[in-house]
Amino acid sequence: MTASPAPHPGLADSAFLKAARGEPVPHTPVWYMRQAGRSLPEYLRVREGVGMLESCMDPALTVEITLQPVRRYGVDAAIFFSDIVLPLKAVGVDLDIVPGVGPVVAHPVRTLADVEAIPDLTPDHVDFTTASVRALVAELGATPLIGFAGAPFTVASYLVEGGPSKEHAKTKAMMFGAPDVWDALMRKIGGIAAAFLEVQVAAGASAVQLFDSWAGALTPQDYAEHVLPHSAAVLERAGRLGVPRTHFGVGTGALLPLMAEAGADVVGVDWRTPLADGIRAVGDRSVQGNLDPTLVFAPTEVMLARAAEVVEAGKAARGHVFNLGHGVIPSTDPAQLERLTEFVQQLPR
Ligand code: 1CP
Repeated sequence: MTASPAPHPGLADSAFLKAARGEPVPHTPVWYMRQAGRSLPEYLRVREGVGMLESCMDPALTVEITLQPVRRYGVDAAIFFSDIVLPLKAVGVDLDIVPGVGPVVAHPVRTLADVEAIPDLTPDHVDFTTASVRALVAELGATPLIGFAGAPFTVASYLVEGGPSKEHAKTKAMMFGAPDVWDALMRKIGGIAAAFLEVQVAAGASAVQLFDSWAGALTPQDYAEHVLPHSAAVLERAGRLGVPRTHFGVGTGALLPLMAEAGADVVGVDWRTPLADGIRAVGDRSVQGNLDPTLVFAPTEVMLARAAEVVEAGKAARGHVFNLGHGVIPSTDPAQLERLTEFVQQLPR
């Protein structure tokens, strides 16, 4: 295998990496969670007849899909096209991403034996990821690539429920009722997540994001007791890689101080929390967010006025990365994100 490329010299000037580290920036950096995907006609075209997981394991397709939003929007960072359940698939868990549903697991995890049957992840499980990241970094030049993984709680929810869930009832039943199984499962998933982040950074990713999308389902007490130590272990391993770490969840207004404490350099704030409150909650960290993703359906001038408010509020933070408060909604008009990106990037700092 060829060596990973040396970092592009222009990365040192990246507004995204500077904001993540709390350094002065030339403009507020912008990228969008789920910026690749169904809102882009060029994505729908290349995905025709190809399954979601299949496309994540095909370096040529992964590279093309990751680059699509960078070309179209001129965003300040690319996010690696993959999924939070991909590493589980790679180690052999029987699962699929079903169109219109999401991740579906054939044999949900119930017992310690189920947990122990899941192999740990080694780099050879995800050779296609290494190949994709290396090729991407070469194409992206001075634009940083964000690697990512799902956090233990959110990934555990899919494994225990067997698919998407609103209440996470079976997951919490295990957390409250079978703490030994829960701990083993969280440790197992955390190890896989950390190893997957290590692979991406070794291949050239210059930042990582840990997605704990469904952590907002937990009380601060339960998050602190049953989840935080496991996410902190992943972030601690990622910290040894020397790249900025972003920690994101949805509906996490009450959890933001704990999510910061877990070891993030940047804390993602969803749109339900005013950014100024989020900044106070995370202390001396950078923040990412947090325009309501439905504002793209408002008249352009309304969307831009609200974006300007977010940028203004972000000035109180150590560093601010502009983003939506959650992923791009599939029916989003890409022309609105084009206008939004250009607008935020030209606002005075
Ligand atoms: O065929 C398709 O297009 C399926 C839609 C899709 C896509 C485009 C899925 C299924 N995953 C992805 C890619 C993906 N997933 C990315 C890369 C794209 C980008 O950001 O530009 C990322 C970062 C993810 C991460 C992910 N997957 C999260 C965390 C982020 C979030 O949005 O909260 C979660 C919760 C998942 C699970 C998942 N995968 C897919 C769906 C539809 C879901 C959610 C299902 C549910 O509601 O539980």
